[in-house]
Amino acid sequence: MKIADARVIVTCPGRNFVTLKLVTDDGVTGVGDATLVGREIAVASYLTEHVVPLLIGREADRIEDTWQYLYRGAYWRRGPVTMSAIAAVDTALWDIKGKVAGLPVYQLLGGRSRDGVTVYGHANAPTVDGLLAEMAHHLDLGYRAIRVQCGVPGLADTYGVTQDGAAHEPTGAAVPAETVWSSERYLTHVPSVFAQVRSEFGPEVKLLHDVHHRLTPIEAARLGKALEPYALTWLEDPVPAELQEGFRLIRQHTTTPLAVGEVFNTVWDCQQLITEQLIDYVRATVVHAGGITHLRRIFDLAHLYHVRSGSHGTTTLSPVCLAAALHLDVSIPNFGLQEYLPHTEATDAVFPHSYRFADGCLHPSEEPGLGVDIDEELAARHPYRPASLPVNRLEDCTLHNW
Ligand code: KDG
Ligand code: MG
Repeated sequence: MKIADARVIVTCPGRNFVTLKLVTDDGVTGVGDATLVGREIAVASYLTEHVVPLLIGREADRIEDTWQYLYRGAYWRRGPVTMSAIAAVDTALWDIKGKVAGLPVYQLLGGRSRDGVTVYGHANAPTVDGLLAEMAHHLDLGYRAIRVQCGVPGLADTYGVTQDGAAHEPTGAAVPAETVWSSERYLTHVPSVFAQVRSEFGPEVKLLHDVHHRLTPIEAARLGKALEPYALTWLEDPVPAELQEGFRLIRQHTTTPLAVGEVFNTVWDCQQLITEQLIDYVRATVVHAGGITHLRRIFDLAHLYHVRSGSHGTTTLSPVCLAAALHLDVSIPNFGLQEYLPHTEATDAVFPHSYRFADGCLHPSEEPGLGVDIDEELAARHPYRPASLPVNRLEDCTLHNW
């Protein structure tokens, strides 16, 4: 069974998604997500120009060999563009293998380790009162784990916060919007937010918070310490992680669990964080970390060091990525949590799928393969629109991390 066709599909049903569809000479199809938000066309052209010509005629059942061929064979390794492209190929090949075997992909990964995949949703609001209402709403919907983000007095915009509580995934014009940040204002405000959330909703609900790479290690250590009374499940991306040993300093000062990794592309990006037990959750996901094959390698390393998975799962990733992530989530021994923001109806229509949400959990498809597809005709009716993530400046205009 050889790969006979490979199509790169860019579509924008509200936001941009890049999808690879492989077709075998027997007519079996497989899909993979290749979306890198704000840099979609870079991955699409890497696939079209450099990967697709290598795929035609290759054996579709050789997943590991194809992964190594694309990774080692390029000479230039790693990076989000390369790894998202490899991820798309890998995911599509797992989809094909599942369809050929007549089994959902999680069965090929060893079968279920749990009944469902516990997910966390996002509660956010500019004010604490609004946030408490959003928390109540999410609990009503059945979520048992909730990411909490609140406006900061004195800042017009804060990461993760919208006026109406909608999911915060801002991609606006081609030229990025600019936001203004103050770590001092933020650090003063956040502990009081969690005090009010815990006092209103009690100890059971799992609470998470995303710092979005904005602090220094010593600032993050101070925040982690201040949040200890509120028993967070995790504090996410407290600092940028290029300097992996930066987490050592945070770790020395606080027992608040740490999560990191949504921007990681390979196991080498988190090798030190994992082997030195500097983190508790690794947030890499299928599309940006080389597909099911490589992400499983990351999670296997993490398992040896008491680190659990906590995959990124916002609406910037397509339903193809989420479908694939669920097959891994349900099968690995060291699953922690899965992020979940429901896609819009327009996106769901382009990507028909059969995973489902119930009682705070997502359940992977039972169909052979991944249980997700792309409606190519509908996708063609939503042409690509250039859009960027914001950039962020300090109050004195210095460029900071968004
Ligand atoms: O596109 C980038 C977003 O998906 C990212 O900012 C979301 O940090 C994020 C999260 O934890 O969901
Ligand atoms: Mg995050």
